[in-house]
Amino acid sequence: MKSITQLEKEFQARIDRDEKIEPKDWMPEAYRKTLIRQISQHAHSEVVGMLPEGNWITRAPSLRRKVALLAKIQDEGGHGLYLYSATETLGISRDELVEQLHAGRAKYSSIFNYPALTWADMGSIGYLVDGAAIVNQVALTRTSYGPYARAMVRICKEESFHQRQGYEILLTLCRGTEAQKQMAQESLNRWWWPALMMFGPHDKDSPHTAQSMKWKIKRKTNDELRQYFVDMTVPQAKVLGLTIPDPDLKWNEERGHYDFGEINWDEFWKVVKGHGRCNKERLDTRRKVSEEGAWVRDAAVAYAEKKAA
Ligand code: BYC
Repeated sequence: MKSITQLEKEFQARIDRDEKIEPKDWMPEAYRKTLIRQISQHAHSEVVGMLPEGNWITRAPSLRRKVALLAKIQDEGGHGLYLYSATETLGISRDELVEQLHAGRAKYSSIFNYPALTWADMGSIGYLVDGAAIVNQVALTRTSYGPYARAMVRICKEESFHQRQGYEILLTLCRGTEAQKQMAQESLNRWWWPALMMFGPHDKDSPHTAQSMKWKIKRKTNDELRQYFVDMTVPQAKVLGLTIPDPDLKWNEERGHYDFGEINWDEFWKVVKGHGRCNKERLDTRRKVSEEGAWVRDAAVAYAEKKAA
């Protein structure tokens, strides 16, 4: 029988050859745990991410906007399902994962603990939040774990539609009245920094990045992705005629990238640790909808069992 050290060596060699790891393959316990942590956090983010936008379905300014917003939120529920399924291939049940979220033991993206206060926020969420999500997720289409990589390919396709619908909302506001343009600017001012926080702590302060890069769970580091996002987003804001709320933002000719200001890390960690503006409200809502929807799940199970009998 092979020793753990030998198995680990062979595993790393497979990763180095860019082979995909599949559910039944041998994997180090820490690789499995890291994947469960990251993919389930991602799944929770999709599901909690439905809430800030869900608030605006009844207040969408036209039928066309309402339909697009409904479709986007429904897609996010679907993304959550693909990701919970991918996590389940690692030997943990969906019930356990959802229980971890409801008990406040699992993380989800900090961004969804900020409130959506105006219609322009539907634009900023699509433009910035989905924009940041795409940058992160395109890199993850090459992640080493097969089921996660395949889920990402499908999610990225839908996410790019989400980003465009958000951008188009802002474009319409920016071409509208002065008050509408101001609403767009005010919204961008509130969402810009939280969007940059989505990429996580600086690489030097990130406990997981080095190992996750070695295992190719992550294909780009937090700082690399954040820089890519800034470089991509700033020209788009110029087309909108909006100002990025960062006095230190400046094109750096030598680096070929934008320099930008420092994130307020105290705020980031406060939100991650559960003390943001909406943390409590988001979890309370998730628990409530889960309780209220229990009869639907029970009915679906009863129907499936009857059909199978
Ligand atoms: N928020 O060592 P690090 C979306 C935690 S939503 C909260 O860098 P890692 C969408 C981190 O979990 C986008 N927590 O960790 C949906 C870790 O804590 P633990 C969701 C954060 O995992 C609806 C600790 O800080 N996308 O798509 O190597 C509408 C140290 O961090 C955050 C994903 O989840 C944060 N922002 O890197 C619209 C993508 N940042 O676990 C859009 C997949 C860090 O040790 N995930 N933490 O207790 C990833 O790529 C990585 O997990 C992260 C963090 C880059 C997020």
